[in-house]
Amino acid sequence: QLSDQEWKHVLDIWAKVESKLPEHGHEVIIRLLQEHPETQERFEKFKHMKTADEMKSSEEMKKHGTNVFAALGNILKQKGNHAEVLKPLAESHALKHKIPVKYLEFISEIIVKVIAEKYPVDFGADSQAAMRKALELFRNDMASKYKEFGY
Ligand code: 89R
Repeated sequence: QLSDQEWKHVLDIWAKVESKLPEHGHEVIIRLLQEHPETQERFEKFKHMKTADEMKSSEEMKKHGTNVFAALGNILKQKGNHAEVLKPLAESHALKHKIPVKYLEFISEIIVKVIAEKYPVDFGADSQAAMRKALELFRNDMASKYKEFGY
């Protein structure tokens, strides 16, 4: 679990992310698919795309990035009491999309990297460490839900 101070770091930086949520979500998805091509195969709607430019100009990918970041923001704002909001996400990602926890590790690293690039001044070492911890808590709780769903 995170301390009050750590949650404050997480939510303060997330408030900045939210000022450009669709753009940042879009960028994280593109980097995930570029850096880990096996993740692209999981998307019926994106697996035909060949270049980063094609991904950048895709409004549908931007919309998906927005949805992913909106869901993540909603989870972070629960400050760890996220069982209720996590459940449907864990269910769809375990049983429908079949997304291994390893992929959640990939996206966590990219999220931290992208925020650090966009907000170098506001996302210092303490904030980065707090965000890593929050994302680790998210992954751990996804992993235990996955188990409950038999994935
Ligand atoms: C794949 C991580 C994550 C990862 C998919 C991945 C898309 C929120 C991967 C469609 C796929 C495939 C879909 C279906 C999908 O379905 O629950 O429309 N995700 C859908 O054909 C994450 C994370 C979050 C998150 C959502 C939401 C939806 C969705 C919301 C729509 C509703 C639903 C963690 C940051 C594999 C490439 C919050 C990753 F690799 F990163 F782990 N999703 N997704 N996802 Fe996914």
